[in-house]
Amino acid sequence: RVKRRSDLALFGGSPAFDPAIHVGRPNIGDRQAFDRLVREALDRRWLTNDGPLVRELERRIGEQLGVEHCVAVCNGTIGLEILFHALGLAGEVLVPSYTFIATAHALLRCGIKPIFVDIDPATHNIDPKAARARASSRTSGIVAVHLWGRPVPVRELQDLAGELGVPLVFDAAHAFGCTFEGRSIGNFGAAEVLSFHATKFFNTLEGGAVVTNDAALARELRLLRNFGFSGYDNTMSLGTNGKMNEVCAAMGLVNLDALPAFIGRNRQIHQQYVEAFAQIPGVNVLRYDENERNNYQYVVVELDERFPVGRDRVVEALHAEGILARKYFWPGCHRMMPYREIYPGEGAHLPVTEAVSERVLVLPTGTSLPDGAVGLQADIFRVLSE
Ligand code: T4K
Repeated sequence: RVKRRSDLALFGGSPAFDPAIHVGRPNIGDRQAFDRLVREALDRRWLTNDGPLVRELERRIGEQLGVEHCVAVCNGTIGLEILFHALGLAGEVLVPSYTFIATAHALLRCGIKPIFVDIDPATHNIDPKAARARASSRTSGIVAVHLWGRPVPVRELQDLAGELGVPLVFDAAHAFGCTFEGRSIGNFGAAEVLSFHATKFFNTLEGGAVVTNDAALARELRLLRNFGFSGYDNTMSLGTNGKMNEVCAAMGLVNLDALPAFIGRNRQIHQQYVEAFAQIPGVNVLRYDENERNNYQYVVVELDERFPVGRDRVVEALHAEGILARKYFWPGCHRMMPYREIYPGEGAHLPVTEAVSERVLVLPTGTSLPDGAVGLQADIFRVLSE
């Protein structure tokens, strides 16, 4: 137990967690089933390039989300890049700055200027009014991010995209298994991009998918993830190597079977955090809309002025305890390289992003979190606040 300041590792106590607990510790399904699938793939000697396990995973994800086309890729970042390329985005694209850097990098790597849009302080998601204010005749698309798996205001953004006559796409890296108005994320806009990175609620080691109900777009994405090849010796477009391999697909198939268990555990832990932290003034655990389906993968804590210790000092104290909390997505893409150098002055448009990113921290969850971990963390916050 941590009861007084001298118990804190920062002040000489022993760390509360040894080994340390991590944000983004992978959820892993049935290992024997995984071993079997990998053995079979090795026996088949078909390891990548649209193999049978990848096809099966695509079919099952499409079915799960109720989306017609699922194009599996080697990671979410490449998924974003091939989608931007397929849609012919160019010039400027509206995108939040408060996101993982991959969202912005994928744009810039396609030669597109990200126009950073501020967020709603209550949800941390892109603010449609701010998006409207930053739109111009150079805007060729809108990339919205369902941050923390919580859906963005889809309707308002659809209206804006319609008025501008540009495609709306979603970085749904956090939102596998989540819904908007009861419908699975994956069904909105021109397409949505999922990440299946190890740290995601559902993982394929590394991986991702672009999901869409547009058959022509799906066809183009399939070409683009395989160098543009159509049959042997013939390329149709400027593709890349975005293919998912069979071992990753095996992990995906096994983890799909375990999704209800993953969600159940995440939900239970999230609820424990909400309850345990409710009594500590200034520590606010972001809530999920219980009318939607959520994956509860991010335990996001926002510190307000009632908490007497600054966010960075809190993170330092937590790391000393073996709680490897993260400051996602500080400081905002616009304050990271190369954006702060090539687009200086963006901060003037992004006061909410800058403020929120200074007070958020993300805590560990997932199937590997030891029992009692939440209560112990609450004790640490309580002692820190005294
Ligand atoms: N869009 C958004 C909104 C995203 O959040 C992401 C990825 C993308 C696009 C791009 O999708 P991908 O191309 O990655 O598929 C991590 C992940 O690498 C990244 O996928 C994720 N977002 C981001 C939010 O988190 P880092 O730089 O924080 O990773 P790292 O190495 O610090 O690991 C995070 C934590 O996970 C650590 O506490 C350690 C733990 N961990 C990690 C791995 C890989 C494990 O416990 N086991 C593991 O195997 O980016």
